[in-house]
Amino acid sequence: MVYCMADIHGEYGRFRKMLETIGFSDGDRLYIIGDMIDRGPDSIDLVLDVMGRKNVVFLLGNHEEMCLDDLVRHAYGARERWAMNKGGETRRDLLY
Ligand SMILES: [Mn+2]
Repeated sequence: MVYCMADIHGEYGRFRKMLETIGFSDGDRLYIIGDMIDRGPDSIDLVLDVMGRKNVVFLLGNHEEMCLDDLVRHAYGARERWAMNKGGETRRDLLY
């Protein structure tokens, strides 16, 4: 089966519960079409989990773009823009 999710926003516990509910297995494939991070409590745990799965493909959403704008591209005003969009906790968890 092929599945699609979006806007999980750090809700790692609810993500795990959903995989359990649908009986997600190695024969399935999941596409996450953006916004894994920010707002919810466990963005980093979620990203690490997803990166370790061979049958999950994820695309960048605007929240991941804001993260990269700040931490990788060092774009002007990126930190403030990300913070305004509830990225502060993700930023702290990544850096400290
Ligand atoms: Mn979103």
